[in-house]
Amino acid sequence: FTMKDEILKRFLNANGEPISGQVLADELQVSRTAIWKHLQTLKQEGYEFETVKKRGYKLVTVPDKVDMGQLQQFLKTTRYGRQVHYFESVESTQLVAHELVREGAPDGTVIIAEHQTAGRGRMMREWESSEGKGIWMTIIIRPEIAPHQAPQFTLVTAVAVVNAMKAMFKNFTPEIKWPNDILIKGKKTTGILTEMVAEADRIQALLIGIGINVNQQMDDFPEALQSIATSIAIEEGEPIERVHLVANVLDFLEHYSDMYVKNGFGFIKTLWEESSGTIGKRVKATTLREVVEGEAISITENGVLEIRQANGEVKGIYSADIEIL
Ligand code: BTX
Repeated sequence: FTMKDEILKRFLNANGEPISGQVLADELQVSRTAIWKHLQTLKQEGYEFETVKKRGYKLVTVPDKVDMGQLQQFLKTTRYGRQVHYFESVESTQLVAHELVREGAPDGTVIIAEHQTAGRGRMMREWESSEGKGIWMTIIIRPEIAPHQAPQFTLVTAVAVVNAMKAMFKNFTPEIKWPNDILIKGKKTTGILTEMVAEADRIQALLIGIGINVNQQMDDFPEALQSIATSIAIEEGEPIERVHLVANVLDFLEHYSDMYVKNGFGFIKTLWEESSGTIGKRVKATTLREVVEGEAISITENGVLEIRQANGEVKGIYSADIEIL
């Protein structure tokens, strides 16, 4: 915590009541000038204060930013999100994460940006990351697992995001589409991109990219996406404070990752199936080599999607684009 964060925390906790500059100075054991300077910095970040005669300052406006001071207060994690690299704008948080992995960034390091100029999806597809409207973040984690287990982490992440959403929002039910999308009423609200830095038998780091559409209205999306994308605000019917959702996602993710490393994939599979919008549906899977059509019947312990084709044959799909028919 910096002094500035500490001051902010007190204003946030005051719920709009004024706080005296003198009291703050005394409690934090700094001069009133120091307090004033920190308030100036907060103003530059978009916080607005009002002076209340004889009673001090009152916080009246909180900027629409994923605020790091607030994040630290909301988090219940021990590692995830405890080191955050925050940017107004980057090409892609994945690229920053790769650099930080090389520099030895610790488990749970988060990179978060208000805007990405070259956000990406799988297979170098573009990921639309409009300014200030979504959660564009990458979490660097360093679990003790073998490289072949990495794809399971995409499913661990999907379960964490979907359950964080269910804990917070009541007006819609998010569903996971295998392997890496979260849909609301069939439209994409979240994409997950898992990348890995590994040696032959050991993972150095997983870079889990999560893109969540939060406060877009339909016309914020480019036309090409309007029929396939949606945001939480559209579905919930009100604007969302992004920092709460970031904190919740990180809480769930740390909890599930630790359980996964300790107890294996079994319980993740159960949670995944509970929120799946894929199992039991007729699907068409396009892999690099072929197109498989049939009923999605289950995921295996390895996170492989099993499809029963018309001739009864069951095929395991490791990686593909899925269309729900
Ligand atoms: P994906 O390859 O499954 O999905 C990409 C496809 O989704 C695009 O081709 C497009 O059709 C559609 N799409 C693009 N942008 C959006 C959007 N905002 N909402 C809905 N649909 C969209 C999914 O890849 C993985 C995305 C990960 C994004 C995160 S953001 C933080 C991190 N940094 C980064 O560059 N990527 C990850």
